[in-house]
Amino acid sequence: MDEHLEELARLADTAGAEVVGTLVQRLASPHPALYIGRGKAEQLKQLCTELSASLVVFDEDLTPAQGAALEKKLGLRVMDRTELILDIFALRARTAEARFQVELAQLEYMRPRLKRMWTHLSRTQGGIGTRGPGETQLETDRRMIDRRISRLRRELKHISRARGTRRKARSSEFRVALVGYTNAGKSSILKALSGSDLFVEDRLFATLDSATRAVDLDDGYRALLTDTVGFIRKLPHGLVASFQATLEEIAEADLLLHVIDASSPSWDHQVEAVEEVLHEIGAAGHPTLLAFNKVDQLTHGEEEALRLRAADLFGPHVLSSVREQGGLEALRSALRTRIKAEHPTVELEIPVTDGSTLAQAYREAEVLSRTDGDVRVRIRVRAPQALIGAWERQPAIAVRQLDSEPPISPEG
Ligand SMILES: Nc1nc2c(ncn2[C@@H]2O[C@H](COP(=O)(O)OP(=O)(O)OP(=O)(O)O)[C@@H](O)[C@H]2O)c(=O)[nH]1
Ligand SMILES: [Mg+2]
Repeated sequence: MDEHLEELARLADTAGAEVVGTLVQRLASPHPALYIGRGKAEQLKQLCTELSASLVVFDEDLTPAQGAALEKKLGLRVMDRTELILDIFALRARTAEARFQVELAQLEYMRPRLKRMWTHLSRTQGGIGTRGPGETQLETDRRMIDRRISRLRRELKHISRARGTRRKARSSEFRVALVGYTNAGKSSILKALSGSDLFVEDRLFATLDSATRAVDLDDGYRALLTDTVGFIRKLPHGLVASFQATLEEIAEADLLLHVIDASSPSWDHQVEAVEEVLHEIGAAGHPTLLAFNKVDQLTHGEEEALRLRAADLFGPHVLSSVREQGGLEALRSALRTRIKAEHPTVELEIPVTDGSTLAQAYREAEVLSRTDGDVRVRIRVRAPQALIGAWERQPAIAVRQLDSEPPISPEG
């Protein structure tokens, strides 16, 4: 079975369906009416009867008309990949926000397909005239859906605003967003690094709600890591857009930690799919660290080959494993290096009269120590580069670098 169908089978399994058979047709381009050819559709119908299948899932997206035509032809419920993924998300959504987001995406998927669903309804009700009352009903249904969609959008905006306020309070910390293909091990890594409890499961889309945990990286370095919803090949468009929390976390992160399941034979395609989604949501080019995870599943030779290949083809990266003793040390160390580079520790001397800079240091940076003199206050702070740059431009403030190498002066 090819890798795409294998993934579709895992999705179906996650949604609670049992896969009884598969059928493949290679097409240069889809047929407009049924997506697959007429002969193939006939063959599919026979196969479904033989296997007593009650549901047909297409790996490709069907137009509303194709979906309707296929259901009619097969006499069975037909789903496409998008609908299946939406179904899983609906099953897994826990928080109010996730539920609203999924419902929104589902309604948007359903709206252009209403006719098809209505046709079913009218047929089961004994073939009431499909035109007159049907059309009226359709209009009413659409209006209801539109009202619900606006309502959900409003609710979500509200939740997102509240979250923005909460996040401001933590703005001085180094923020890392874990991103990656579903099942790569994002939650497992965060769980191991933070020592806190998170839901981990060997199924697709275990995580739908973003969760943030403080992680102690030793040597006094700390970061806030946020787990986000997993990506997948051809993630439904509306769904990505509706995961506002994930998008915000990614946009505001100092660093994206892209977790890759290095034990998957198709990890390179998964990397491409993740990069595509990141591009779609405007996060391409964000500072990124790659973590090739699950290396405990590789043989020594495979691990070496991966190292060579990654060094050749990828930017900053580490190998990781949550199953091996010390398997996350390279990751912790790489994160510390990043923090050091982007949130260096500096010493500031501020005139005692400059209360606003002092207040800013407490608000937007992390004050590590403080000595109060008569004329000047001396503090050690770990702060974002941009803030340090702004302080350096103020003549009354003295800034001294502590972390980085002292600049080489021509005098030696
Ligand atoms: N062997 C091995 N298994 C791992 C490792 N990391 C995670 N896993 C397993 O991989 C599966 C998925 O892990 P999760 O942490 O839920 O993956 P995720 O990226 O959060 O997945 P979603 O939330 O679905 O996007 C679980 O069965 C984990 O136990 C690892 O380093 N080695
Ligand atoms: Mg997860």
